[in-house]
Amino acid sequence: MLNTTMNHFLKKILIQTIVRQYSVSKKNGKPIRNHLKQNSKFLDSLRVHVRGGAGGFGFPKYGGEGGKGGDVCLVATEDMTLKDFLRKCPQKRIRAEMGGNSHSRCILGPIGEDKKVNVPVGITVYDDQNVLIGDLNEANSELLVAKGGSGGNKTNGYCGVKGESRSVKLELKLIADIGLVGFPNAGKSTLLKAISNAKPKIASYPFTTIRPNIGVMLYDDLRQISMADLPGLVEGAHCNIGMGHRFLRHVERTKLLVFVVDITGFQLSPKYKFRSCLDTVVLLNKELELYKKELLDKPALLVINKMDTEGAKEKYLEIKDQLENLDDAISSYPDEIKSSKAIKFDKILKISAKNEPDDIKRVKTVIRELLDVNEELNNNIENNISLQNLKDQLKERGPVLV
Ligand SMILES: Nc1nc2c(ncn2[C@@H]2O[C@H](COP(=O)(O)OP(=O)(O)OP(=O)(O)O)[C@@H](O)[C@H]2O)c(=O)[nH]1
Ligand SMILES: [Mg+2]
Repeated sequence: MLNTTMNHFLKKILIQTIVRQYSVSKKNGKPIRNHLKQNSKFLDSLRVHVRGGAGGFGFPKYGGEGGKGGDVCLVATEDMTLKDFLRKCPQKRIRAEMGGNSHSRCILGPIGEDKKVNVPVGITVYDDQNVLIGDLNEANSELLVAKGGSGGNKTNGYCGVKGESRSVKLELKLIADIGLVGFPNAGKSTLLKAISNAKPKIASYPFTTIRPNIGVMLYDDLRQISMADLPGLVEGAHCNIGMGHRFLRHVERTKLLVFVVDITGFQLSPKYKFRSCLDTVVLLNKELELYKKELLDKPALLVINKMDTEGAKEKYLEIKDQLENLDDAISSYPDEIKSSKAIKFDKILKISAKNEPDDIKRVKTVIRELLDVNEELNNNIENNISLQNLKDQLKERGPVLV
């Protein structure tokens, strides 16, 4: 009897909770779509609390010093995700060991052990005030996030100092050579699937891709180039419309941006304005500028997709000149769309990602050429800087002609 009453009571609570959750999501608009719920599977930001160990007590009678508390360090580790981190550290609290106290038999207190925690490569760490603490871009690199307190000694009255204690934000920025940027439905995932080993979901509705995917392109000489596909950007992404700017951080570290646009244009829904292919390029330019204007200086390739559709060639001919002189084209747009600077595309390619394997080969070759040219340019710049440094040093140390 008691059992059935309990069961009935529990069932009632469960139903009430579900109804409440549903009405909350209804209040904020439509109920959450199932495929969007999957988004929670992708974790790219996490806040954790870190505390260095406290210093050990000193021993005033003999002038003994307490041991220093351990530091908390993050260590970049390959093949790891933030989810793995969370599995190992579900409390999201990291503490280093305290320093040992000073005794008559051990006058110098032992040093507290540092706590080294593995995090994925590509993490950027910020403090409470969103001030950058550091980046972990290379495997095995380390970052100190909370210092241990110094041991008790004469200067602090032989009381060990507390370790640094703060909350830090770990933000994962994927590390890929290339980032795909474009409106939803433009064919980014189709291109990624055709050009690399990735198997992204492809469908004819916007926002098919809801979390970043990385694919690796393999060349005949075994060179590998990685490409990241991001959820589509829409106008107003800076106001958090669509998937917002949240995912743009993942292209910050890429060496080349590949813009994929649909020659037939884009319309999110009948409620929204239709945007032509040129409009989408101008709007992408604006969204990138609003996110971080430095992104506009990155090497860029413009891929005009769906050239197999009806009237595509004519549409392209209409906008060809404007695409090649994007600065002028942008200046004719209204202020809210206009950006102060235009992207300089290194190359513009017309393709059909879905139906033309030869186009895919061409994209692959051009990507490689652009990466190589840019690498050489960067090397030359670095060499020139080091040559200039050498000359400056020689000037300082060399004999002075009178
Ligand atoms: N005709 C034609 N259709 C294409 C081409 N490339 C992609 N499509 C179609 O366009 C639709 C969208 O393709 P996706 O690759 O999912 O587009 P996406 O840019 O990844 O879209 P989101 O993930 O929503 O941002 C699918 O129905 C594709 O089959 C193409 O070259 N020609
Ligand atoms: Mg996609």
